[in-house]
Formats: sequence, structure tokens, C-alpha cells
Amino acid sequence: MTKENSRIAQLVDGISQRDRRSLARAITLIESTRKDHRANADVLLEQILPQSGNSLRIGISGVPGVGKSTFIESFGMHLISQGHRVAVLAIDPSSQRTGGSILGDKTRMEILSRQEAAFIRPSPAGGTLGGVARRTREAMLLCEAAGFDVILVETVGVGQSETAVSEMVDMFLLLLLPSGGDELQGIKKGIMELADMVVVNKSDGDLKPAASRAAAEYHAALGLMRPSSSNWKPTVKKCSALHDEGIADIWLAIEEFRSKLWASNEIQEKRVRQSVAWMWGEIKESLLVAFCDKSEVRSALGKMESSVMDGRLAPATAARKLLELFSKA
Ligand SMILES: Nc1nc2c(ncn2[C@@H]2O[C@H](COP(=O)(O)OP(=O)(O)OP(=O)(O)O)[C@@H](O)[C@H]2O)c(=O)[nH]1
Ligand SMILES: [Mg+2]
Repeated sequence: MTKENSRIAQLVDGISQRDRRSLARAITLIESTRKDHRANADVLLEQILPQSGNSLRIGISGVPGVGKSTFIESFGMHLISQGHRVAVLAIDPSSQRTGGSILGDKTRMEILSRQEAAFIRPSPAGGTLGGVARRTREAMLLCEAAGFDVILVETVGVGQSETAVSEMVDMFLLLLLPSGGDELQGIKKGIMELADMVVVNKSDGDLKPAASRAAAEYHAALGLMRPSSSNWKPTVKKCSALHDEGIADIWLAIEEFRSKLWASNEIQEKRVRQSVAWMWGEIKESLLVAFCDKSEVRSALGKMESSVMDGRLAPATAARKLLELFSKA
């Protein structure tokens, strides 16, 4: 056995024994962009794959300030009290800008992060949404192999990352603020459509009546949409993450979702579709990298692009010429 192989075997062993340090090191390995690391990461993933999949994967999204971190802390603690082991991952392609990440503010999940049954990992820094999503997906598999049976994938609800998250989870949960009307218009319709459950947070104190109104509005809005599942109608819940109210009820509803969709084979089928889509995503991304890496393509790219800009060359012709250069041996 080579040194590399025995190091991978050690990581696999550690993960099977639920050793957090092995898990953290394995995630660091899959996050690396070095070619040799990538090869090792592929070997590692192949070995842990049979141990993965035994979790409920939940995506959690919402605008900045809606209370995602507070919710995850409170929800995560509830899950742990029910005997679950919870891993929290994040997709945040903006983290390259800030240098931090949405899970960087660990202070807000201080209690959860101290639990033996919880594992919190910030978003990998840098890269495209596709790159960050790939690494988060792989981290999810590693967490499952390490015995975490609920995986929470957090993302800030400002753009495309919700779609990326919904493509890797079993259930998508959208946190909303207790204000209807204009707010409702502000939420992109496409994102509401991704939600299996809408949660109006901050339903406490003075905000309680507004939260109830908002919940009714969202309920009506969801009623107008065609449900994506024949076994589940998206529901609206209210909670106060800050005061730990409504959290247990949300978990009960999620368990109902799981048992219904599991019994009807829907989650299993969804995962199969997601895996195949993931494979094609990888192919596209890798092809593009290889394309841009090829020296013949690189040297012609600038000229072709300016010819297209000047209108001297049809875009399709430029693309075909470049692809010819790419496929030349
Ligand atoms: N009243 C009330 N305030 C809350 C509740 N949940 C969160 N907050 C407050 O709302 C603010 C934002 O909460 P966070 O949990 O940091 O929100 P977030 O969605 O993680 O925000 P970003 O990380 O910036 O995207 C904090 O001041 C929280 O204390 C709640 O249930 N009720
Ligand atoms: Mg946060």
C-alpha cells in the first residue's frame, strides 16, 4: 500500500468511527483544488459512498436577517434532544468576497457548535457556485458516512444558490419574515416554488399578528401553485427561533414529509435524478476547464472573441472553430 493509500484508508476508518477530526480533514481534502488532492478525494469518496445516504437532507434558505442562524441553532438543539446527529453545511459563493461565510458567524450558533452530536462546517471559500455546490455535496456524503443523520444545508436567499441547494436536498425549507404584501411580491416566484415548507420566523411579541397575516398570505400563495409532488402539499408554519417556539411542530411536519415521501419512493427517485444531474454537471464543468486549458484554444480565444464582438465572425462559427481546435489531438 502506498503512503497516500494508507492515509486515505486512515481517513475512511476514522470517518466510520465517527471521528470528527478525520471528517474535518476529509472535507479539507475534497475542498482542495490541487490535482493530486482531487485524485485522492475521488478515491476517498468512492470508499465512503456505501456508507452515505442514511440521512434526511434539508435545505434552509432565507434573506439575510430572517433568522437562519438562530433557527438552525434552535432546530439543531431540538434534533439533538431527539437523539439525532446534525451536520450543518453552507453554500455561499459570496464568501470569496467577504473572506468569511454565512456560517463564519459561529457566535450565533454557539450552543450548537459545542455539541458532540453536531458538526458545523462553513462554506468552502472561493470558486463558482458550481464549484462550491460540488464541494458541499461531497461534504454532505462524508458527514453521512460519519453518522450524521440530519444534514442542514444553509444558503442566503438572494440568488441562484437556492436552486443549487434544492438540487442536493430531500426537502427545501424557506424562512420568511413576518410581513406580507409587498414582501410577498419581493420574493421570487421561482423560489417559493422550490419550497416544501415555508416557515414564518419571528412570530413573537409585537410581530405575532403580522406573522399570522403573513402565514395566511403565503398559504394562499402556495395554494395557487401546482405542487411538485403528488404526495406532499407545501405547508406554512410559524415559529420563533429566538424563543424556541414552534420548532418541535416544524420537526413533526418534516418527519411526516419524510415518511410520506420515503414510503412512496419519491425521495429515492429524487436522489437518483439528482445524482445523474450531478454527473452531467461535473462533465460540463470539467469539459469547460479542459477547453480553456488547451493551449491551442487559449491562443485563439482572444482573437475569436474580438471577431465576434466586431461582427466579423458569427458566434456559432467561432464556437465551432474553437471546438475544432479543442478536439485536435
Ligand atoms: N424577534 C425575533 N428575532 C429573531 C428571531 N430569530 C432571529 N432573530 C433576530 O434576527 C436577527 C438576525 O438573525 P440571524 O439568525 O443572524 O439571521 P440570518 O438569517 O442568519 O442572517 P444572515 O446570516 O445575515 O443571513 C438577530 O438579531 C436575531 O436575534 C426570532 O424568532 N424572533
Ligand atoms: Mg446567519
